[in-house]
Amino acid sequence: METSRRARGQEGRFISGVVEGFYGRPWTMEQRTELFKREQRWGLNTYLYAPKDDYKHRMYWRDMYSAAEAEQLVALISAAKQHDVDFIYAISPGLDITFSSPKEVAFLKRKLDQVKGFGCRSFSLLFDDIEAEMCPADKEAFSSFAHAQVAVTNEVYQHLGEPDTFLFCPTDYCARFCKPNVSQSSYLHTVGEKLLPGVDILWTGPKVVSHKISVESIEEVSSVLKRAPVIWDNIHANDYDPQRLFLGPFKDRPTELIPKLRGVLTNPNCEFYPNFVAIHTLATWCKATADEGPRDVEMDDEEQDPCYSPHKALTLALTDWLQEFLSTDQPGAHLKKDSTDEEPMQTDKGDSSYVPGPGENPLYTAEPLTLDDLKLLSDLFYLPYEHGSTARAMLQQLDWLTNNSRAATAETDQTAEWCSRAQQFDDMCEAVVQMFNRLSNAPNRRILYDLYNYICDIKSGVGLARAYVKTLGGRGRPSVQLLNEEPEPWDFRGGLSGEFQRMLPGHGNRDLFRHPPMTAVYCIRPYCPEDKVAVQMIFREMQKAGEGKVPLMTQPPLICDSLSTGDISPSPQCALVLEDEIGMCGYALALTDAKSAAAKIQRATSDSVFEEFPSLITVQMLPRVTDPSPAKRMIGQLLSSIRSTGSRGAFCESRHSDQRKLDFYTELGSFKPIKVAGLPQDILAMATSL
Ligand code: GDL
Repeated sequence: METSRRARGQEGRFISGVVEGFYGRPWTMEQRTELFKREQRWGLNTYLYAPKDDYKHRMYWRDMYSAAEAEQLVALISAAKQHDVDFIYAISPGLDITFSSPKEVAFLKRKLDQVKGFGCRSFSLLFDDIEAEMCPADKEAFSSFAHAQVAVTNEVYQHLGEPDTFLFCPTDYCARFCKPNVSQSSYLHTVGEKLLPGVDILWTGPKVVSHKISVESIEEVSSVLKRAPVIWDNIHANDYDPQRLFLGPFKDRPTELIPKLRGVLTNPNCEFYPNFVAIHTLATWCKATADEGPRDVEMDDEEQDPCYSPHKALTLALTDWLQEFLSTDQPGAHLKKDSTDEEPMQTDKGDSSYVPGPGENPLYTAEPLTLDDLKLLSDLFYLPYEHGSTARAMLQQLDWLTNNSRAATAETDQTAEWCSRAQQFDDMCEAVVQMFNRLSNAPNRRILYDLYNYICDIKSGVGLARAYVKTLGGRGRPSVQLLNEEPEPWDFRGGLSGEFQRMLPGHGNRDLFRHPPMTAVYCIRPYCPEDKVAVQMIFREMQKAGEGKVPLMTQPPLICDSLSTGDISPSPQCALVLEDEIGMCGYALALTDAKSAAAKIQRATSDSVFEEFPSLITVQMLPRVTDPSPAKRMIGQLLSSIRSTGSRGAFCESRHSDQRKLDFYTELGSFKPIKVAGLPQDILAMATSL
């Protein structure tokens, strides 16, 4: 088989480096030149030019480069050569090419000839992310899409004189896309059999963004493709989510893969400067040799790779990166500036000679950034399927704190363990804030500007969680940031896309609670009159379950009971029921005129309570609903309906003995115990301002 012939060291060197293959703003010429320097320094040898949103690479692939563009490309190709980096020019004609048209193929050749004239010697044809349906003319000429692509690719490859490096990206470029699977994919079989042996094939692994790439999976695809693939690795790509950035190490690709592959090219974050870690750790991986050093504490035993430790590779990368952060030296500053690459007004550190007098403000001084700061940064923005260890610790702590929080009344304070964990969580949040401060003062502004949106975002997220934990601990204003009367735009993050997400199951409305994935599917729908009996049944069942030594019949009723029994109807838009596959399993009801309900059960309550909290809310879930998110979602919706009626606040009641309910309202964070004169002894009232 071709696989072994083409493997590392036998024909050509192992292809290693970077593919600029993401959607969005392409890198500048200056950044690319900086990339070549880094690649050379770290021992990587290839750069694949494939920026999806570069007009003449994809959308207008037929268009020739202008004289000005040609000048830039000539300079870039020569810079790559100077740094011993193989510049591969890729073109993506798949959006609209007619494969069977000789004129179209001529356009393709003409364009690639032009780039060859710029000094480029390595080429690539990409057919990723295109419609797999052929036009009628192509259907007539070719027996399949694979045949069409292979015919054009072979012709172009030969036209260019069979370059040493020529890459082909199939439309089915990962196992997930192969129908019915890799070994039975007729598309891949055709590509493997018909593509000339000198053409190498790009492959992203089991998925577009592959969590792990196993040796077996590469053996399987290599046998179908009849050659060892070049991995186009999307592990650090972030073009699919504007809130994510990947600063974790190259990981979960065993080094045993190296002899089985033709190469690895990483398609990293859209932002150029934060790719330091992605590229540095890939370089470490490519150089992997058996290492007798201590084993990696971060990995499970079965995942230990004797030749490569992601943890150590990360530390090496971050140590080097720290130097770059601390240097004011703007890389490549002598090169011609790209018009999009704006210079900050001031790149040197202020050299003010002002000396504050007695009693005046001392000058602002910032501590220098540390390696620990960068480790924390990387932990917060780690990898697509994994948070870094500190991020995991923060999530676990928050999860524990929310699940183990008690009603924070004067009588029932949080436990000592809770308080100590809350303090630990607070310290971790503070470390994020300090890291943010030191980063914002780092001398190298270019890296900072690429990171800025992300670090601001995480700082806000952490701030929100921190305030929430304070609220649970009985400190801080009740959920000031969670349910604010006059929310600022940053209180509801994510824009319209976030809005859509929150409306779908599994994404709680401003849900700060992390829970194991839901195993049941729930439906929340508006209450209708026919639901009255089912609601009563749930109410009675829960009453029975909650009945302690004293029968409930002999105890004073809760005001909200009359809503559950149907004696009082909920206000319009203020009643929801929850269903699972068995049937109705919960409800949430609200009344905007609680005073009348209190009067009905002859509860003497001072008017001031109803002035501040005119609305009443109740929620009930059967014990089989173990996931608290649907109830939280229902409460969120009810509060927003109540708020839209102009109501100033809402309260709920619970019995002291009903710990489940107390915990639930407490965890919401928005409800706080209130003192109500004349409230029967075993009843607790909690309220929230709207
Ligand atoms: C893809 C695209 C790539 C994009 C990446 C991540 C390949 C071969 N093509 O499918 O351009 O950056 O996903 O979104 O990976």
